[in-house]
Amino acid sequence: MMTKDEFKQAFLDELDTHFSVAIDEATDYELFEALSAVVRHGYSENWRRTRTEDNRQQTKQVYYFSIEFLPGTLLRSNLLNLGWLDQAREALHDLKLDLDQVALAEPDLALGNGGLGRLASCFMDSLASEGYAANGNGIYYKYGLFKQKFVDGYQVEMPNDWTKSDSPWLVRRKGKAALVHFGGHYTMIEQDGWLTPEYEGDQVVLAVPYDIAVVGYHNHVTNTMRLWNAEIPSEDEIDYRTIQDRRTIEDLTSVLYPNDSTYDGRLLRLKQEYFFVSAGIQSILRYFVKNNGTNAWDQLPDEVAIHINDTHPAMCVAELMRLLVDDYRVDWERAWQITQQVMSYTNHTIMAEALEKWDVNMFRQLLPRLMDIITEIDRRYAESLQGRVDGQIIDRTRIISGNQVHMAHLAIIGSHSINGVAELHTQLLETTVLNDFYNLYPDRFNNKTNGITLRRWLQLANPQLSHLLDEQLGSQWRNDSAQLLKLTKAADDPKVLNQLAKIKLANKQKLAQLIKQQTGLEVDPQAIFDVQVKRLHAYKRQTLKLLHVLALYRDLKNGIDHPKRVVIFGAKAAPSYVYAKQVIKVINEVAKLINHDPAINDRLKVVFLENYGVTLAEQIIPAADLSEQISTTTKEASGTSNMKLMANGALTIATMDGANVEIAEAVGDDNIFIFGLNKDQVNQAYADHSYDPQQVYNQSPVVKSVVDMLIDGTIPACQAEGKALYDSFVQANEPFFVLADLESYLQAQARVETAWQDQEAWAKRSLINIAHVERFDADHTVQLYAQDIWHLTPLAQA
Ligand code: T68
Repeated sequence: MMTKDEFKQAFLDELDTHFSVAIDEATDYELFEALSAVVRHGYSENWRRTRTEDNRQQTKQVYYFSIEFLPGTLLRSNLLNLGWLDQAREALHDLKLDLDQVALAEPDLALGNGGLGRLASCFMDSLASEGYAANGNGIYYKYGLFKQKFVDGYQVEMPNDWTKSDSPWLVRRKGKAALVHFGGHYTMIEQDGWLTPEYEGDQVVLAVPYDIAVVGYHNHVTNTMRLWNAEIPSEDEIDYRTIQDRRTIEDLTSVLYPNDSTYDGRLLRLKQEYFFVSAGIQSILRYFVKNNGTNAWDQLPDEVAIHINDTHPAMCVAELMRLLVDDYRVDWERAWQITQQVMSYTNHTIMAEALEKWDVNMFRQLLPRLMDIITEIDRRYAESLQGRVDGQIIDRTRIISGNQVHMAHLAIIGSHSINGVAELHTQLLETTVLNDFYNLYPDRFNNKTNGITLRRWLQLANPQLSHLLDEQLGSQWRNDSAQLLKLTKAADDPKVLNQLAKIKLANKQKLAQLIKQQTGLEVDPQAIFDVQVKRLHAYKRQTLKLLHVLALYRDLKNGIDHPKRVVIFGAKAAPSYVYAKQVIKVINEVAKLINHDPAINDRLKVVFLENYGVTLAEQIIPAADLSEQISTTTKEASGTSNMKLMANGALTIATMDGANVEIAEAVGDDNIFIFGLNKDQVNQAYADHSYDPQQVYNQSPVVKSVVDMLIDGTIPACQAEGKALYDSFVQANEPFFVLADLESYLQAQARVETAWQDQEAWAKRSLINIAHVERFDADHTVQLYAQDIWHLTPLAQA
């Protein structure tokens, strides 16, 4: 424990040692660095001890392989988890500093695109907090996810050169580096009766780990997230004399691919995947051999679980086989048994465009030995099923077919567990895209509905709500989210409801200030704050929200009144995703039109905040009244912003997609606004091509009048983009059912307006949502992974 005064002294000492400055001379970043130094002292012993304890107790550890992590900022979450947040706040206050202000100097660690990377980071926090020995394994990208700016309403991407400011959280561990080989040729030669590959002409890259401590909540456990950086091996410096040569290596981990939910078949991406997989597995085996020698491979599954987060690290299967067979001379059958017991895989999408497939020739050129290993896995797989199942099933499920390597098939065939991320998603995997595999291996399939860390999304982002919860429930909910359910007892207590409404209003006032600062726009905190924050994607249907905005605008112009509303968007589009960028442009032009139309008189405002990321999410989400979760049913695997918004008391308007289904089940029909086609209707329409958007457009005057606004000159300065959106909605077989769901969506929004009229009833619904978010606590989710998939027991806690 640390007292306020001790904290103050430690902080002043660090400021002096590092920068020799007094407080009033220090820059914000220097203040942040001094604070982070205090925090590092706070966890360094635990960090060392956790590592050595894992070792001594021979506790089984999980290695979570993910090509993306999105931790956001770490200063305040580390303080919270160390149990020092209040002391730090008070100590700084005494020094006339505001902790939240100083914390803003820390840049987001944005090494991910969206939900998948953020989930990985929530899991890292929860795993440490639940006391599991867990390790993240990812890539040290020099450039994180681009920074978004709007110029003339268009998205412009700026580089995110985060390594420039030397993050205080990273520890470079050159001594733990590994060598990764690419290209060249190999021949098998016999050595002591064992066939071993001899390589020639390959390129060798040095993988150097940068470690980040992952501090558990009040439990002395500190795990590691390891990010690998590509460097030139010093003994090869001589071979890399030209700038071009050096670049080929440094480029490897230079940029994060900015696509979300699509697959990018470029060679550099394949290189990145193998790079962090190979370095990670080598380091796991090195540690295992150090502790157990080279004869105890059957124990590997008792000590190590490797998790494949989406298909990007699917090569873990083949790389572990390669190392066991080639380097450690384990028999193929035994190595395969070990591999399957060690590996598990999470699928995050059913969308065909996201399923990774690599061209065999490209693969072979880059990774000749691995390609042969995969070919052998594939051959044995087919052989094992021959004569037992229909040949067509074998053909459809093989790893190599059509001259492509199917990464999901590799992950599934090599793992003992395959899970989806929400009940509906898992069910769709089992009955559609992975149905053949499900029939072959029903026992391997299971569901693990996503969760979020309530520490970041309540305690850090919404301290006032957290205090209200303390008052009502005692502080136990901070350790045990099941306590939140007890909040329902206060559902009819007008005092509590009133407090809840006041907290929401205060959060909305704060956000209104930020909006004013960033956009110059004044918004009324009394209005409905209607929020859609997530990546921009056709299936997420920011377009449907846009059409609702147009409908409101048309009504207001025609003298039909609606409650005041502020519509808030936050979304990045992949730089090469033309349609998504057109949507951004149109939303920005619509915003400009409405926000400056005196006839609207502030009844409706549209705000598109730039550069949505973890930090902005922490500012927007606590202020939301309405959470937009309006994806085409079947397309959103789970969603996690839906959970964060729910935790902060927003009511959800949603299709029955992803985890929305479970949110609806948890809160009950009265506390959520559901609309749109259900999964059977959507699947039916895909199957029989029965959806005819032209017909909907022609037959529904409501739909027509709103959609026409995109092309009738109502919205200036985006004719081409407006037309592109219009065309997308009416095209034959339009895959996202925008017009099909529009009327039903508008009706649901009318129900929202009616509900909004009774503010006390709204607050009650809000309270019920908060109470039931316990179901989506990542602490609980990781416990299920640990029990059912990884078979971990928590470290004995100090
Ligand atoms: C998301 N996937 C799902 N992908 O869309 C979302 N993809 O429903 C789910 O809640 C979340 O995963 C967590 O399970 C993604 O975020 C990506 O970001 C991505 C990145 C690279 C390549 C493909």
